[in-house]
Amino acid sequence: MGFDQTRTDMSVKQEHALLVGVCLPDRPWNESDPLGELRGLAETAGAVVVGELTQRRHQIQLGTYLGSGKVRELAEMAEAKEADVILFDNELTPSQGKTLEAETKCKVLDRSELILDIFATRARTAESRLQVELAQLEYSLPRLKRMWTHLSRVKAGIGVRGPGETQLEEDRRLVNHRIRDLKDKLRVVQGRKVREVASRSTEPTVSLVGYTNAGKSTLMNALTDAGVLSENKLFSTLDTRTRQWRMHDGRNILLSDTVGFIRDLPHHLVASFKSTLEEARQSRLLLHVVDASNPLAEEQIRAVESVLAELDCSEKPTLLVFNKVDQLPDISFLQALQSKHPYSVAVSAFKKLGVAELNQAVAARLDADLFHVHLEAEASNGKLLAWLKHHAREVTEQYKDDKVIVTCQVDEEVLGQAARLGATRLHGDDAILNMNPLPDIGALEELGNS
Ligand SMILES: Nc1nc2c(ncn2[C@@H]2O[C@H](COP(=O)(O)OP(=O)(O)OP(=O)(O)O)[C@@H](O)[C@H]2O)c(=O)[nH]1
Ligand SMILES: [Mg+2]
Repeated sequence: MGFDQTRTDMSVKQEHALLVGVCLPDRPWNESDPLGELRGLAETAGAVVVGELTQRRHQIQLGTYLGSGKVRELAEMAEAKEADVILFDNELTPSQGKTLEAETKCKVLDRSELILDIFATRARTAESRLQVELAQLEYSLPRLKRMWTHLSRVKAGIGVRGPGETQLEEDRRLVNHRIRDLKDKLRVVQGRKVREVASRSTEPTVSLVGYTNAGKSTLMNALTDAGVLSENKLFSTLDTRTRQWRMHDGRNILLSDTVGFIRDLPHHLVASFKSTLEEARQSRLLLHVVDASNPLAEEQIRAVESVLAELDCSEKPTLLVFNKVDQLPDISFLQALQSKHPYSVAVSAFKKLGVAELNQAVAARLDADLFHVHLEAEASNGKLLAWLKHHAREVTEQYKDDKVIVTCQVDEEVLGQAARLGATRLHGDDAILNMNPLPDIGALEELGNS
């Protein structure tokens, strides 16, 4: 794992972390390295892993998650290895966290808290900072155990705190106040973002989505000259970047790189990242990038799909892109994925393999979304006609009295814009009645043959 210059806490003592994972019947579990992902998260957060502990269980122990013997083992391990923090791969309830802290005398964080921490240290733009703070506060509201001293600046002046109120009630009120404040601010940012994305030029947008570390940013760099940061760390990208992608057939589209997803992404975080993902929500096509060399690729595909569903994107046209085919441990990995997902493309973003095939597949998917339409307008509407010639495909015009009927292929955006410029779409019989039918090449050939 490379040195990350964006982190500023190099002078701070790195925390020693113990990793714990419980294998339950319904959890994805990578036999060869069950805590690999958690280790990646811990290292991304700047910790040094000093020990690991796993347990296989049919169901969790309600109070402590782990069985009592394992809890003792964990406490001894924490003491022997001088651990500062215990990181749980599983989601803990507030009371499980508290009990485990008491039993091990060590700070305990679960996966969601760890992910939130990473997002907090990596958020760069004002918008992502607001989003992360909101997600952290919502997550910790039911877990309030400490004083929220940093919130004192948002206290609404003298008189907030009534006599006899407990510190906890006070904390809760401050947190709720700050949550409302952040939501207001985000609403303004999000409104602006939706309008901005929607009003953008009619070039179709294609968004890269996928599991963290799948290679989205590397692919973005391979297809455009974006020069975005890509590295072997989880959550390298937190903000959406959009660049022009000039495809092999000459057309220009906008390509967006987005934040990566992860299994069990904290729900609050998904909700609060909606505006960062606005680009993906409004794009014509999603390129779902998968690390095909990862043994858990199939689970990762499902995790991404479930986040997409939370973002109301499950209906979006999606093309699966199997990446990292240069480092497959075995070609049968890819074959198994491809036989399950036949409409996919295999690439290596790193070695720039499969780029031509990807171009073709994207072009085909974008074209498949084109409508064949008949539009009617005033013959004098030169602005509309000039605009259509530029933005629609296969444009033909037929003039009739003071009207013109344009036959062309358009996508939804172009259709919307044409309507705003004064075109009316003719449907069914209208379209046929108003048209002098164009010669049908196929039919003519058949006639010629008979
Ligand atoms: N061998 C190999 N490595 C790759 C390939 N594509 C990406 N990588 C490596 O995988 C790591 C992650 O790549 P990124 O492009 O940062 O991944 P990402 O999906 O943008 O990750 P996040 O922004 O963290 O969600 C980097 O170390 C890349 O060099 C590939 O085709 N082959
Ligand atoms: Mg990235």
